[in-house]
Amino acid sequence: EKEPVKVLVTGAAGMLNLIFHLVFLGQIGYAIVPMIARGLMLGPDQPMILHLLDIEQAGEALDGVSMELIDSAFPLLKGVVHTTDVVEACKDVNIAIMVGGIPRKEGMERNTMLSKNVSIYKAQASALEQHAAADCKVLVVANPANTNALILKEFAPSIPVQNITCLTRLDHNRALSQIAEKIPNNVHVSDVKNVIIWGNHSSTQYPDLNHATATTISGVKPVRELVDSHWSKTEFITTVQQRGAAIIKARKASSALSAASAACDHIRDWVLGTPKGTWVSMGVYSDGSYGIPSGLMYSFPVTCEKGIWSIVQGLKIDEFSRAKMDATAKELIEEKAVAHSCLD
Ligand code: NAX
Repeated sequence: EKEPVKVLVTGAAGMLNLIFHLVFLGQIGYAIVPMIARGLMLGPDQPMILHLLDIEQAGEALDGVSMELIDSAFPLLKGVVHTTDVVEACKDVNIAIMVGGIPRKEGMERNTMLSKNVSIYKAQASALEQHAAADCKVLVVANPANTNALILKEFAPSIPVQNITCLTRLDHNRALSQIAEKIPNNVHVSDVKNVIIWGNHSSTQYPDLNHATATTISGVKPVRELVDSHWSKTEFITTVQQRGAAIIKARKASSALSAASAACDHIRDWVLGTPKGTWVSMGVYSDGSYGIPSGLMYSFPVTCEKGIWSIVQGLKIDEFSRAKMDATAKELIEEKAVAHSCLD
């Protein structure tokens, strides 16, 4: 049997929802832990020990989650460490899923939300740097995801930059499913691949279907030939960009099970590799590819092999895409400046 992998999940209790008496409604942490324990993230033969972290006020709720995990008798789950101490939580972890944060409430300025979260990520960067396993892979889910990941990178200089990423896989999966819904004749979401989410996990993200393909009854076709080009430049983009808001409106709570599922997809592909001929979107540290300034955490198309991601190179970028890719980069540059100004 393989050695257990230690997986940290921050924000695992769901404190804020408890305050609003919506117990465990809309919780990414609560949704993701059973997925991980069932082997959906690391594969059916990989045992794990879960480390759950939340803030002190959520300590009791965290006890409850831990009890439920024990009660589920998951064969792969070899232990649960639940704590409100960040040092204990980070100890020797191989994978860190950073969901913990302060969400933006109605009426809260985006910059207020940003400043509260970047200080959390500055503190947690040091804990991870000092206590996590040397090979720890980090996925930041909490918003502003790209900028939180950038701050984590800057305040944990000894963690290799390869090992710090942020989640845009939910947007990627939303783009795949919008395309599958649009193509007639029963094209299933699993028949569509190679969409791209460029840039920030925010409403300026650019969902791009120019390089996507779909397997249809008459073979593999470029998605561009199967959908109306007006739709791909308008409604497709706005639907994906605004899907999170649509979920909040319908569910009165933000995306949780789809976000948890996307985070599992992200880690699984990163660790176990992307299927041949398929790429996925991940927020990673820009190396200047596609003219995106380095020093930003930007979502790119990537392939993964043996635990290493690489940005897909050589895709042709038209003028329409260029403008959208630059606009979302510009927003990230602005967020970075705001983050730095509130940490000074
Ligand atoms: P909740 O507010 O339900 O849960 C957040 C949890 O984090 C709470 O339990 C809270 O007590 C905890 N927390 C706060 N400060 C902490 C700290 N310093 N250390 C550890 N835990 C801390 O939010 P939820 O719906 O689960 O969403 C979590 C985050 O994911 C939010 O920032 C949200 O905006 C973000 N999202 C990101 C997505 C993405 O695709 N990247 C999509 C879904 C989601 O919107």
